[in-house]
Amino acid sequence: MKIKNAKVIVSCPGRNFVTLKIETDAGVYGLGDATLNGRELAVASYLENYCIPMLLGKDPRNTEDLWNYFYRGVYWKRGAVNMAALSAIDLALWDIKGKLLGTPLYNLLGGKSRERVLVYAHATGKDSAEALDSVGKKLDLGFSAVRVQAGVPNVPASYGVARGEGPYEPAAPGLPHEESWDTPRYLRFAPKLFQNVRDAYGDDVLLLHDVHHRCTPIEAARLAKDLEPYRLFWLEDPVTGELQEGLRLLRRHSVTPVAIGEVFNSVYDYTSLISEQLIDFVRMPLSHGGGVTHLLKLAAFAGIYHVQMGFHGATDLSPVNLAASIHFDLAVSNFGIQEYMPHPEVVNEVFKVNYRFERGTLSIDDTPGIGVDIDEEQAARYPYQMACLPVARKLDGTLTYW
Ligand code: GCO
Ligand code: MG
Repeated sequence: MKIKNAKVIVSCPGRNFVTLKIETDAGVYGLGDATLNGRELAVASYLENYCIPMLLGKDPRNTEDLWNYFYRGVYWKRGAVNMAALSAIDLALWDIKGKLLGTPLYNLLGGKSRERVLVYAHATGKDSAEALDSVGKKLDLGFSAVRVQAGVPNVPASYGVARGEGPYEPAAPGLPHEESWDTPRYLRFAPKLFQNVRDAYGDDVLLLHDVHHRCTPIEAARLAKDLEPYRLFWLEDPVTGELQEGLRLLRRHSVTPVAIGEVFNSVYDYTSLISEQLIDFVRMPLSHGGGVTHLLKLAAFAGIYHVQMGFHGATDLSPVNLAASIHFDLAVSNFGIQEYMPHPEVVNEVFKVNYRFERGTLSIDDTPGIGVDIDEEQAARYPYQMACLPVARKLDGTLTYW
């Protein structure tokens, strides 16, 4: 069996998605998500100019060998663009494998460890009162786990706050826009926010919060300690992922569980964090972290240290990635939680999805492979539009981590 053709489909139904379609001479094709928010065309070009010519003629069933071909076989390994492309290849090949064997992906990963996948919603508001209101709305929709973000007083355009009426979507058309940041104000505000949420909604709701790489290690330690009374399910990216030693300092001061790694792309980003037990949840998604082949190994390694999986699932990860994540989450024993930001309705014109939200959980049907399809005619109706993530400046103008 051979790969006879592959193509990259770039489409913008409300936001940009890059989808890899690999076709075989057995009449079966597979889809992979290659979307890298704000750098979409870099991955598309890498796939088109380098990876696709190397894939043609190869046996699509050899997922392990092909993974290594595009990892060990690439001298310039790792990196977001390289690994997003490899992830898409790997996902498409596992999709093909499932279709060839006539079985859903989760069966190839060990079958079901659970029937449904616990997900968390995003609650957001421009201030504490609006955020509280938003938490209530998510609970009314049936969610039992909610990430809470709110505008920090006197910090215009903070992270995680929706610009208009709709859900939070940080990328905006054109070149990067600028947001502002002030850690001292944030550190004073965040514990009060969670005190208000607990007072309003009680102890049962699972609460999460994303620091989005904004704190220094000692600031992160202060925050994690101050949030302890509110028993967060997790505190995400308290320090920037590139400074892994920062987590040691945080751990010395707090037992608030930590999730990290939505910007990681290799098991080597995680080795010390996991083996030193500095984190509790892995965030690296299938579509950026090397696909099913790589994440299966990382999940097994994490499981040994009682670290759980908590995949990134923002709207910039396509329905192909979300569906693959649900299969993975159903199968691995050390699953923790899945992020779920429903895509706007227009996305379903392009992607035909096979998952369903019900009572705070997602389930998926038994369509072979990943089970998501793409309508290429519809995709062509939504051409690429350049959009970028913001950059952030401190109140004195210094550029900081967004
Ligand atoms: C999250 C994330 C997102 C990212 C976005 C970047 O936890 O969902 O932090 O909000 O910022 O996915 O592309
Ligand atoms: Mg995050």
